[in-house]
Amino acid sequence: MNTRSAPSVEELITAALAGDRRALARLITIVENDGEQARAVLQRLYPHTGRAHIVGITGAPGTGKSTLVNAMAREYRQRGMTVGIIAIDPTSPFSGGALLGDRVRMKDLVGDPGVYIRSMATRGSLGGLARATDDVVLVLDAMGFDRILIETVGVGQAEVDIASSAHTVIVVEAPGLGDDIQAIKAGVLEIADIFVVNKADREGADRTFMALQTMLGLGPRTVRHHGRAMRVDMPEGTHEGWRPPIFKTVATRGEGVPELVDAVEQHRHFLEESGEMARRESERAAHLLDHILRDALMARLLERVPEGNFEATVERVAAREIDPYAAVEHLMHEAALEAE
Ligand SMILES: Nc1nc2c(ncn2[C@@H]2O[C@H](COP(=O)(O)OP(=O)(O)OP(=O)(O)O)[C@@H](O)[C@H]2O)c(=O)[nH]1
Ligand SMILES: [Mg+2]
Repeated sequence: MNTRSAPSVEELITAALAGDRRALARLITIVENDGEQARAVLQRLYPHTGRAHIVGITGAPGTGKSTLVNAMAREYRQRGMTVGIIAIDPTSPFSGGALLGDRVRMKDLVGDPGVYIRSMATRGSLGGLARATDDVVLVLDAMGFDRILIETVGVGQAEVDIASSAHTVIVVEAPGLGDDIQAIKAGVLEIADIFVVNKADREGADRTFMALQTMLGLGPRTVRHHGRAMRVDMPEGTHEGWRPPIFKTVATRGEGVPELVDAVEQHRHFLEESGEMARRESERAAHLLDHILRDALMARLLERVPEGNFEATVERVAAREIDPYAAVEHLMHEAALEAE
């Protein structure tokens, strides 16, 4: 990086805090690219984090997550709150062109100084993306955004990772993804604090809604109507007293969105009153530390192992000359991280 013409981290932070969007974008790019400067930014900002409420929105491709995020952001803006949005594109074959699409769907938020939207794509591993996401969340949190909405496509590990990054997890379903809610997997059910059946204007929404109720062990009798939005309480609380409600929304028209935002706020209060927030914050801290420590240890190891030895060891494992456990012992020994 050209350090002569580039503004310092301190200058960037000052400018970003004053509302300079280009400075904020540069800070986020620094953080995404990792490295020494990233560490400087995050160390400087960490003491100012911990105020934002972080909401993860996950679900199968095309269920309307971006549209819903857009509608939720508008609702929050009406309530006088600022919103940071992170849209994660795992570059899966399902979501080709999602970044462009997200921009189109969120265009009515562009130009609003109370909203910041950042799209992120996987370059390396999903693990790398998860860490980069947490780091970008820290930047937006430190910048004072009241609510941070993270959209992840529910494919693979990303959807489960979101549970350790967010305070409140919304799982989005939609009709027409097959007869059943096949898109919902066991791991996803467990991480949901709130369920949404989006595209409630579509044929089959009721069926999806009822399939979800059945899956959650609910009878249809407990359905209560709130205009077009329907809310259902779980009979016995999971998550130590919180009953994940199910909402119907039409994200394209904003229907059911105020009720959904109310539920997020209720969940936030629940987390705070019950002590669950402190537990989740510890979990988030453990998660952050775990990612950073792994990366640091790996970097240190690679620094210490003679050039080319790591790759050579990989080839020996592939050729079955040695097993991966012996390979790790060998590498640790070479890096003087462990006696052989
Ligand atoms: N009929 C109807 N269409 C909707 C609704 N919400 C979103 N859509 C449409 O569904 C399509 C997909 O919406 P997105 O918001 O891009 O969905 P997504 O879940 O973000 O998609 P990926 O990020 O690619 O997984 C778009 O054409 C939306 O206009 C809704 O409530 N009703
Ligand atoms: Mg999307």
